[in-house]
Amino acid sequence: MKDNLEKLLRNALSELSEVGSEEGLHEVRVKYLGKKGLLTQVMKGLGALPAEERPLVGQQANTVKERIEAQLDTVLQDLKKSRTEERLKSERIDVSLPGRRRPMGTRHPITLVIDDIVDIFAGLGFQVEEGPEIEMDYYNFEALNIPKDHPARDMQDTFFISDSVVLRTHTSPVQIRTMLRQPPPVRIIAPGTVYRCDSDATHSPMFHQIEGLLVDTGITFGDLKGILTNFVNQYFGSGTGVRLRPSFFPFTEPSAEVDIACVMCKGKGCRICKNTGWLEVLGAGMVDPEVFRHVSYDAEKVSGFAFGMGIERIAMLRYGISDMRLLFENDVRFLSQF
Ligand code: 2NM
Repeated sequence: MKDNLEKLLRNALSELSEVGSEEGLHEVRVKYLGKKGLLTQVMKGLGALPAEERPLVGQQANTVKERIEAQLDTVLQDLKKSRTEERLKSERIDVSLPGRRRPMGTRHPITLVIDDIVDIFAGLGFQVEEGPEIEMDYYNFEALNIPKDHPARDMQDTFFISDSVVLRTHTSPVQIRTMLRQPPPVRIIAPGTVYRCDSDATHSPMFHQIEGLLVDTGITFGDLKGILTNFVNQYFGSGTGVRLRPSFFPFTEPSAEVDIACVMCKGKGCRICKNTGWLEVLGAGMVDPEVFRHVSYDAEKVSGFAFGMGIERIAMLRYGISDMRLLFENDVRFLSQF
C-alpha cells in the first residue's frame, strides 16, 4: 500500500510537470482527486485495511493528497503567469510611436474663389465689408430703390422672417450700411452668403455673391469698365475678351451686364457658352442718385459704380464643375480635389 501511494504521487507529479494548459491541469486533478480519482479510491479503500495499518497509511494518503494539491496550485500559478507574460509581450504599447495624423482639410472651392477675388480687389484698394444675413427689408430693398411692388420682392424670391425682416437676397445691404456709416470716398467689396426662394438644377436657395462699390468725386462709367476689365484679366487671364451689354437694375443707371470670352473655347463657341462665345459673369452700373439720397450722399458732388457677381457660377467655370449641387453636398471625395 505504501509503495502504491508513492508510485501514485510520482506519477501525478510527473504528469503535472508536463501539463501545458489549464484544461490539461483539470484533467490531472480529476484523474487523481476526482470522485472516482485514483487517490480518492485509495482513501475509500482505507476501511478495508487492518486497524493497526490504517492510521499510518491514512496519514500517508493525506500527505500525498496535500502534495498533489500543492503542485496543482503551483502549476496553475505558473500557467497564469506565463499567459500574462505572453499577453504583455504581444500587447505591448509603444508610447514612443508617432500619433496618427488627421488628413489635412482643404478650402471649399467657393472659399477659394472668394479669397482669390478678394485678393485682386484688395490689390486695387478695395476694403472687405461684411453684414448680417438676416436683414431689414429697408436695407435689402427700400434703400436700393426696389419699391414695394417690385417683382424682386415677390414671395417667390424672398425668404421673409417677418413683414420687415428678410434673409438678404444680395449683399447690397452691406454697401448701404457702409455708406450710412461713413462719408465718401468708399471703395469696398462685400463677399457673402445670400438667399433666394428658388431651387432647381441651376439654383440653390443659399448661394454666394461678391459685390463691390466705389464712390468718389468724378467717378465715371470709364472707371467701372477699367476696374472690371483689370479684374477679368487678373482672374481669368490677361487678354480675356470683355464686353458690356446694356441692362437694367433698380439701383444703378446706366446698368450693364459684363460678359467675358468663353474660358472653355476662347470665344469659338461650345456647350458651356451655348455657342455664343461669351459668358455672363457680372452685373454692374453707376449707382442711381436715388440710392445716394437714401444714404444722404450728395449726388451732385459724388458719383460711383457698383457691381455684383455670383460665386457658384464662377467656381464652376474656374474648376470645370458640371453640377452646381456638388458645391453644396460637401462630399470629402469632391472637396479634397481642390
Ligand atoms: C449688382 C449689379 C449692379 C450694386 C449696387 C449697389 C449699391 F448698394 F451701391 F447700390 N450694390 N451693389 C449692384 C449693381 C449689384 O449685382 C449684380
